[in-house]
This record gives sequence, structure tokens and C-alpha cells, in this order.
Amino acid sequence: MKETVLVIGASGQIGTELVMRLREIYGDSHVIASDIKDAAEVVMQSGPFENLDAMDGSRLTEIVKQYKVTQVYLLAAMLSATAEQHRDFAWKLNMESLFHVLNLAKDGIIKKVYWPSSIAVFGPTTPRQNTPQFTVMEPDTVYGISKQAGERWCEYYNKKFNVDVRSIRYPGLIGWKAAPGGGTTDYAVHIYHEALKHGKYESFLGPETTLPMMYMPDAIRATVDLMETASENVKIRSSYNVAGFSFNPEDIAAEVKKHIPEFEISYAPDYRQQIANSWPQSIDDSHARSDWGWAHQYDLADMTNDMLLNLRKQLQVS
Ligand code: AKB
Repeated sequence: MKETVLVIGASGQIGTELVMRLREIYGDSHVIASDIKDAAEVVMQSGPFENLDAMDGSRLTEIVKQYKVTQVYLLAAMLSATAEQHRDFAWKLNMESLFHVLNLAKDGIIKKVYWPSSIAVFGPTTPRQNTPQFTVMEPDTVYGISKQAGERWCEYYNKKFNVDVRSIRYPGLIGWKAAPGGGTTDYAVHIYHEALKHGKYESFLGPETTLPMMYMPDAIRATVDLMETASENVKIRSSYNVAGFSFNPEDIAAEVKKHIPEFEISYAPDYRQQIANSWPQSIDDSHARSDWGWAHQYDLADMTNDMLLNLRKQLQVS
């Protein structure tokens, strides 16, 4: 049977790139992009797009039935920094959307679900170096609590109702094709834009704030590989740790300087510093590596080369 995929949150940082990759795999007309706002031109032009509020369960069911959707990727969410400003709404969006999708799978209307978790599920009492897959998890952010609760529900729906749900705990994600929004790790995208446009950047995290990060091509590959692997390889149904590399604002600034020697960074830590301080600095992803063959490819130097090369063209700066 031909798979038909629905991506909810297709206009976001991950959605923009994931839709295009899924269209390569399944064919343009078999990947339905959806969001409350229009997606990037390339997404809108290359296949179907539906306006969808992820909290609207009836509209979601209508779209799923109309297109005979077999898999749903639920990317719509409010991220860590914005969620602290809009607690009630963040909880509602992040949880209601997940229940709508899990229930469609429980009722046999769709076959497979992808739902992203985050390193935000960890908290200040978690070991911060090489954070294990199974460890103390006491998140103290709204976003982290919603992701932790979501993980528990994913595992519950798998155990009780045999729902084929798969998930990754994303680290900070960096890409040039679409802008991030509302995250604590977003500084690592802004820095490249500002370096090219203005030759300087004021970081909202302090110089030594080391966090786990990943370049978007690796994140897209991890997501698709996890969804494509045989069900028996997916031994963890809460969410998998995956790692790329770790750096802090000082490290990335030094890397940018290799390409733009006049680049200057300054620091003005704000409320996001406290969020970052509660997260791991590096991640042990050995379960993902042994269960479904995960291996990252990009490091900080490769990513910086590629980001600057592509952003120079996109922003039309020399
Ligand atoms: C955020 O900063 O909120 C996200 C995340 C780590 O999940 N990028």
C-alpha cells in the first residue's frame, strides 16, 4: 500500500526541510504539508498544503480521511523560550495536538506517528555530561514538562494500544533553509545571519553555555531513518537520545571568525540563560546507534562552512 504522509507544522524550521525530504521519498502528491500559516514557497509549490490548527481535532481527522493519510509527523509545538511567556497556551498546544494524533493511531485510522521530543526533558538534577538515555528527569520549564509528559503518553499508547509511535529528543537544531522560532538554542542560527549582515552578534547566552547541537541535514536523516526502520528495531517508545556535537557561544564565534576575521561577539544573557543552565551539555546516544544505526556526520567546522556558504547566497552578501 502506498504511504501518504501528513506533516503538521510544515512551515517551521524542521517542517520546511522534512517535507521536501519526504516528498523525495514518497512523491510530491503523497506528502501533505499543513500549518496555520503558509509554508515556504518551495513547500507550497511542490505539493499539497492544507491550513490546519494542530489543536483542531475534527479538521485533522477530515484531512487524514480526505487524503487517506497513513503516517503523521506532528511538528507543531511551542518551544522553550516562548513557552515560558505563554504557559497555558504552550501546554494546551503541545499536549492537545499530541492526543489528537495518538488517538487517530489508536483508532486504526493512521498507522505510524512521529513526534519530536527534546533535550528539554532533562532538568537541573540530570547528569549534564554524556547524559544517559535513562536517567533522572525533572524538567523545570513548561516546554520540558510538556515534552516529558508527551514521552510518557507516547510510551503508554505504544504499550496499551500498540500504537507505532517514534520519537527523537532533538538537541538544538541549526539550519539555513528556515528560521527557528522561540527556542533557547536559536542563538546558534542567529549568529551566522548577524555575522554576515553586520559583522557582530550579541548573544543572549553567556560565553561558556555549552549545549548539545546538531546540523539540520543530520536531524532530517535521523528522523527519516527512525521512521523507516523496521518496527522491531524501535525498542524505545518514549524518545531516543541523539547527539551531534556540543559547543558554546565562544566556540561558535571562534569558528565564525575563521571565515569572517572581523566578526565580534558580545554577551547579554537574559531569561534564556536559566533554561540553558538546566539542560545537558552532551548526550549519550548509544541506544539510537545500536538500535537503528544512528551516526551523525557534521561537526562544528563542517556546519559553519556549509551555513556560511549557503547563507551568503541566500542573503546575497559577499
Ligand atoms: C529549544 O531551544 O527550545 C529547542 C529544543 C532544544 O528543543 N531548540
